[in-house]
Amino acid sequence: MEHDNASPAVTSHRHGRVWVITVNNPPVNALSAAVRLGLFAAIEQGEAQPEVGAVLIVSEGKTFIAGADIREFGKPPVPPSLPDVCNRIEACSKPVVVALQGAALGGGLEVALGAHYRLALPGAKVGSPEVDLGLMPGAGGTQRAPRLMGVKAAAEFILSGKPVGAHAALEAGLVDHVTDSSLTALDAGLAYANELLAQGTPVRRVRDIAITNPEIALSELSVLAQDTAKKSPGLYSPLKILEAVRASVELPFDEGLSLERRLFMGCIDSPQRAGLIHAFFAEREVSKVPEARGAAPRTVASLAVIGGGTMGAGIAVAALDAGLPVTMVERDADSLARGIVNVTKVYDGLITKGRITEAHKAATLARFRPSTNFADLAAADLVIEAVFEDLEVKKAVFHQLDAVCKPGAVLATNTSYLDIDAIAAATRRPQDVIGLHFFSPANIMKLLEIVVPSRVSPDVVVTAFELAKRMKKVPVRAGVCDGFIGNRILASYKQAADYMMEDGASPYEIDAAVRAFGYPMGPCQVTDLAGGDIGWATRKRRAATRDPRARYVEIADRICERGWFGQKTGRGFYLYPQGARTGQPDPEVLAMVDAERAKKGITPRSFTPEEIMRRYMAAMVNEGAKALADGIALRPLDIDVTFLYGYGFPRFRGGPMKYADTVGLANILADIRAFAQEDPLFWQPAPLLEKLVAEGQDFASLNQLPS
Ligand code: 3H9
Repeated sequence: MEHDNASPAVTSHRHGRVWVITVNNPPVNALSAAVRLGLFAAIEQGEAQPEVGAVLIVSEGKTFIAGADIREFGKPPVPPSLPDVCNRIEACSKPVVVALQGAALGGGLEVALGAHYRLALPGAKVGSPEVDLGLMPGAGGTQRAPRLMGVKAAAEFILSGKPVGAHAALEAGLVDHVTDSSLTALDAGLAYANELLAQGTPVRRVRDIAITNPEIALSELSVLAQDTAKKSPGLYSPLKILEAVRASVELPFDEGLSLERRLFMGCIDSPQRAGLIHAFFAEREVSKVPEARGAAPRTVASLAVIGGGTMGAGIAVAALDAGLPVTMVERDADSLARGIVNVTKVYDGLITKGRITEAHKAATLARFRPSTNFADLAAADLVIEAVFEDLEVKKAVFHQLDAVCKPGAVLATNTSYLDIDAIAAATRRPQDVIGLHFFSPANIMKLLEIVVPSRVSPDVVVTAFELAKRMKKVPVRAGVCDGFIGNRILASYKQAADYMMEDGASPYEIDAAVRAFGYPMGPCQVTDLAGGDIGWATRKRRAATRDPRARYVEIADRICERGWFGQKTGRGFYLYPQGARTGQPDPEVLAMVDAERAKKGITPRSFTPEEIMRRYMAAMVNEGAKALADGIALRPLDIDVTFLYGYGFPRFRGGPMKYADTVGLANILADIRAFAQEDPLFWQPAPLLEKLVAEGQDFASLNQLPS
């Protein structure tokens, strides 16, 4: 065996007649400059050796290659480029085989498509997830995949961003062979390469494969383009993907590659790419919290939920789905029966949709123990309270928990506003008490605010993060304040929206502007969906402590006073005739808004969608900066992730704080100062924002993330 190190990230050696190139760039074998250089050199070396009959590319670790090194985007490019590497692999005069284990994603799949023969281990996954990063395949993927899969299938595959398993990849034509043995990628690849050599199989380049049915393909692409424009309005890269795939039909291969490169560079330069890659890193970074240094999680082998309402049941389902045994405790038999129905109807819905079987439901519910006896909480490792949102009620529950739960059990509250320090003080074990703020529906929504009161022990915080991972949630660490990160900031920008409504923007104009910004729904639609009574109850609770100098808009109260709580009552800000889920503007609501304006002597003025969003976002960012300065959010990225996963903030903008950096903090501050002329109490600039602007810094400087 002859060894030759091309570079530390890529090594190569000859094994009989096969030149084995191994990529080793932990953690995910991303295609850094060193890997690209190493691959390029290793192919040349293998090709030059007369003893070598074929080349095999494999990787160390559980991932084949996760794609381009995302950390390099936005930095000056270092040659060779990935397209050059893939073209060099394809140009090799000796057959090149890849053996795929784990994920071959993005550029990793493109390396495989540059090779002549593709073998996959049964656990391999191939995909082009570039679209999720605001990108498109940029190393031949849009030209080679259509030649292997067919044009329409390739376009759909790349637009979806979803990886497929080895067998689906085989069926789609992306790989040639799936091993059915338990061989390693190296051994399976060697066997395959030697078999090809024994049969004298020649090189086979994807670029030489003709596109089938080009006429039909072009008309299918036109339909897809219309669909895509409708399904992902405002997104930059999906239409570029279609343009590049179209080139695979219309242009010679090399011209198609050049166009793909140009379109790819356009995506790289787009703010959407920056926003989506920020989101990618931010959602991984959120779990890096101070408590994780040094503390080990407590064991959670069983979980209990107190309360079987929408929230409690959703949490129970999330925990059951994570494989945990779950006890649900309710105060009486009727409430418990409702809780059981709330849990079982989730699984029944999944059966109706064909997502799970009766047997799956039965196996899951075998781990579900409903009870009306508090003593049944004694064995639980972690208890989540999801009862009525009232401090005294919650304190009483925690007092009881203290009496029945075993020592070391984690005691969590799902409160969305209340003072968790006060709740913890109702027990003799405040070190075990933490906030786990789920978002409704708790079995679906990804966000979990992990609210850290002052006396909690670090291992309880780490346990909460571990539980979030098991439940496939995105956890964000938050400090204790009214509303934590999300609802605190929400209160502020909803107030800005209320002021605009009273000053002249209709609820429908506000919603339309917010949707045009990229949200799936506007704030009034969200209120109607969640139930107007929820916010109304909070407003009534807070009435006594509201700053008497602060402007208060009563429009939503007037709507609630009529019993119009949104979709569930058929009427809210919108009309929902006969149970419709999409609302229609309601002239009566507009009349009520007018009446409120008249009552306060306000002459309505018009707002452009741009002004609506400037005010909405300025309020969000200003309150975000205050939450940061108060230590409620650890970093700007924690606010971004909260809004991406809990509040429908458009992902391509990266989150509110990333958006603020994109617009420029000085511009946001200038807006706030201008708005403060009308209402200096509400529009008080956050001192942190002023400081960053004075220092010429941005929020990213507080994140320490790759840009
Ligand atoms: C592309 O390929 C463009 C080309 O078409 C054209 C070019 C010309 N780069 O997710 P994990 C880091 S675009 C750099 O926790 P898992 C990640 O940040 C790319 N770093 O592991 C984390 O770092 P840390 C298309 C990357 O096992 C660590 O690796 N490819 C990259 O749960 C572990 O990651 C994609 O979009 C990268 N490409 O999941 C695939 N990927 O430890 C993106 C990951 O400091 N990656 N890191 O927090 C993934 O989907 C998952 O990472 C993967 C592993 C499924 C591979």
